[in-house]
Amino acid sequence: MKPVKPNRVSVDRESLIIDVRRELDMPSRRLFGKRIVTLGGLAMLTGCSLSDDKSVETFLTRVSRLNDTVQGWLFDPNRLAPTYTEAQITRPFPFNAFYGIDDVPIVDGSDFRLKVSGLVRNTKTWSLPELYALPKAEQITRHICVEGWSAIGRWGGTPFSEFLKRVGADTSAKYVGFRCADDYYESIDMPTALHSQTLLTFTFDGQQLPPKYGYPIKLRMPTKLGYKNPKHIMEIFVTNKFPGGYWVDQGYNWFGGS
Ligand SMILES: Nc1nc2c(c(=O)[nH]1)N[C@H]1C(S)=C(S)[C@@H](COP(=O)(O)O)O[C@H]1N2
Ligand SMILES: [Mo]
Repeated sequence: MKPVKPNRVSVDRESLIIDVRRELDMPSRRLFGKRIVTLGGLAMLTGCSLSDDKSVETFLTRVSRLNDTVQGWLFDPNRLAPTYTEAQITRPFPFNAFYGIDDVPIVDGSDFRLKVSGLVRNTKTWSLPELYALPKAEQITRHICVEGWSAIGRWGGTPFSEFLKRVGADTSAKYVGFRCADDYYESIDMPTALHSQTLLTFTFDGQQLPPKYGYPIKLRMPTKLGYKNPKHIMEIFVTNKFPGGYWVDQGYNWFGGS
């Protein structure tokens, strides 16, 4: 880990440690549900003995890759995530949520108003045309899901820092939180919110963001894992009180001891 500078960076580090814990918790949650899994239980569920070198290795490589990602990207909010070419876009791009695709929320864009609250100067709501009129930015980046897949996609919108500026956000605050149409919620540290690759997005692959990818708004951060990128954003708030997130608040552990 890099030496920690005072103030902002140490706050960020605190949030990132929460991310790492989350990252380690996620696979257990998805693979094993609410069960507390021991090494023995894990061997049973994966259908192979953990004395089988190959299965252990595959398993551990995945964990350590996850850790590399964390160290390489997540611990440095100023570093740029890699970008890709149009030809590298993953088609079809995967859908993922805490529910199946048939339950994707359908948000009516015509009377949609994005709410803004907390430590901001201006709490006026935003219609979609108002958001679409903000300065444009686009990225082709890799989305990494802790469930073991990654995919390259192209998102368009506006730099989130630009939006925060327009609402008069207190950028010395610690967190930005998000409430979504599907009961998902998430929060990020301010340095990541201000990162140049953090975009408030309204399009996917040049088209209006389809419902499955988060219509009307998705926050896209290539410096963060998939679950940190909220879709269907209804409200954005700035706060110093740790807002948590849908997954981080479930509190499941990976190994429950043997
Ligand atoms: N509102 C909302 N946002 C969400 C989720 C969700 O269930 N609801 N799932 C997260 C996870 S775990 C992933 S991997 C990505 C999936 O985004 P995609 O459907 O565009 O691939 O959305 C993230 N944001
Ligand atoms: Mo994910």
